[in-house]
Amino acid sequence: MKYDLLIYNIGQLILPKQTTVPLKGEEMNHLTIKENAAFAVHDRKIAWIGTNDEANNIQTKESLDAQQKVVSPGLVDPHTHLVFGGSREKELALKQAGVPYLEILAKGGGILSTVVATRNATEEELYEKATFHLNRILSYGVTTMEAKSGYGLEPETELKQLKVVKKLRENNPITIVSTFLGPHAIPPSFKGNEDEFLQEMVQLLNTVKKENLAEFADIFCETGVFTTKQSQYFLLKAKEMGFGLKIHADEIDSLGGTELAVKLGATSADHLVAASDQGINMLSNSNTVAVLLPGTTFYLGKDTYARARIMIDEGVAVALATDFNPGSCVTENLQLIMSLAALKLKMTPEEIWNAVTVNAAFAIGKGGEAGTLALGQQANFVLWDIPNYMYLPYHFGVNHTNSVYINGTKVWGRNNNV
Ligand code: IZC
Ligand code: ZN
Repeated sequence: MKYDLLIYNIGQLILPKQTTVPLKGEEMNHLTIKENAAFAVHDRKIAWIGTNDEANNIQTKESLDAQQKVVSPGLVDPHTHLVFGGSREKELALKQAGVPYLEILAKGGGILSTVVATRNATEEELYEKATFHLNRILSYGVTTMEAKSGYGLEPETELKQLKVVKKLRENNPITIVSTFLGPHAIPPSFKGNEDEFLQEMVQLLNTVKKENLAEFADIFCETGVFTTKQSQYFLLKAKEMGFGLKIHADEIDSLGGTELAVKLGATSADHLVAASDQGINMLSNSNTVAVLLPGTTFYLGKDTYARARIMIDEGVAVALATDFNPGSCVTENLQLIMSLAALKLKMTPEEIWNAVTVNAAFAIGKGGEAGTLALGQQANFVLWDIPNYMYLPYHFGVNHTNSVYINGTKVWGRNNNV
């Protein structure tokens, strides 16, 4: 047969394991690296994988010499707040003065300042801005990602954000999973009436479901935001309606959000900097993916990072994400997060690659579809300007992407001959 595209002369082909459940514990340290490899794409899918020698016998319409580069599946970023109005650079001085994140929020800044800017922006403005950030995310090698609402805190603006995500999905090659995060903060008008606000958000979930605007529901379970009890109420309602569950859990204080996530069968529990021993133990006995966000810990200037080593050693499935948002982690660069995972979370290169591919896909319900390169899967892959797979976390803060392919088509590339 004649394939559409052959990629040959690959120095290292990174092949995370094809699995039906996320990789846990010791399994995360295994990664198949095929040297001098080649693969072929047909009809937008991976149609053949072999050695460079075997590639000589392959009939193809087009071919691409990878020039001994590293090739991996497209990366997956499973936690972003992609759609928002405005920015919060003025709060940097407050942070420098040592004002804590939750205090800025309690004073009406932080998330609430982005809420004002997002309410004031038109759908078109939000779309333009999100497109800019999306293209940058793509340039870092991400072909599948998640995007949350949560800067409306009232029906009109929450729906506006979700509609922007829908439009982004329709107009961009990148796969976007949509999450409703209505309970992201308590709007000032509901101060003291948090339960009433949650009821309103549950109502809104019905609309979101009817209009098919999100696959997941999420809540910020944190001191001064929502309690574990309120989080349980909201997530249970979401579960009844058929949403997958996510939770911002134990980011700053240890409230038991991690335990709640496992109890409710959440797809992921995110942050987990202050997750308890019991929470970690429960995670290890579940398929709930721990989505760690070391960029946020770094950006908030904290010394204590999520206990990734203990989690992995105890058998937890760990994924990594940017948490891209205008307040607590202002970066689209998932490669930077991979470096922080090495330097701050003490994860191995193999664990890190698995955490931004196969496990990140499971964290957003895309396990078996994204994050791996297997026969029959969408041909989403990245050519990297690095000498070997271990090099990426080591050389930090820059973009190592050479080119990004989605469905076998180049969607981003440097201006060179590859
Ligand atoms: O805008 O600060 N933590 N939500 C929970 C965020 C950070 C996003 C933000
Ligand atoms: Zn978040």
